[in-house]
Amino acid sequence: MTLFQRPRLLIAFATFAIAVAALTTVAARTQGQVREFSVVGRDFAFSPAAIEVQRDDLVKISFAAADIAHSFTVDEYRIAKRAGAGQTVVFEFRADRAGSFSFYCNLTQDDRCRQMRGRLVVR
Ligand SMILES: [Cu+2]
Repeated sequence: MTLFQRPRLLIAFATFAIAVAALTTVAARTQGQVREFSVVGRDFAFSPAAIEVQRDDLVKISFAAADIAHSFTVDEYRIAKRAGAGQTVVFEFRADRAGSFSFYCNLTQDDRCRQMRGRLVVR
C-alpha cells in the first residue's frame, strides 16, 4: 500500500464507523424505553388518571381493581384488560401511535363505571 492510498482507507473506515454509530442510535430510539406504571381502579376512578410516555416506549401496566371488578380499556390500542375484584392484571404494549387517548372501564355491572376516565398521552 502506498502513502497515497492510506488517507482514503482512513476516510472509508471513518465513514463506516459513523454509519454504524448512526444506525445504532436510530435502533435505540425506535425501540424506546421500558416504562412501568401501577394503576388502581377504585371508587369509580383511575389512579393515576394520566399516563404519559414517549412514542415507541414499551409500556408495562399493572392494573389493580381495588374494590369491584374494573377494566382498563384503550380503544385505539385495542386494549381491554379486566381485573376481578381485588385482583391485578399485568400487561404491556408498544406505544407506537402518538396522540392523546382516553382509557376507561368498559364493564357494565355498575353505571358508575362509565365515569372512570383516564388519559394516555404518547408524545
Ligand atoms: Cu369499572
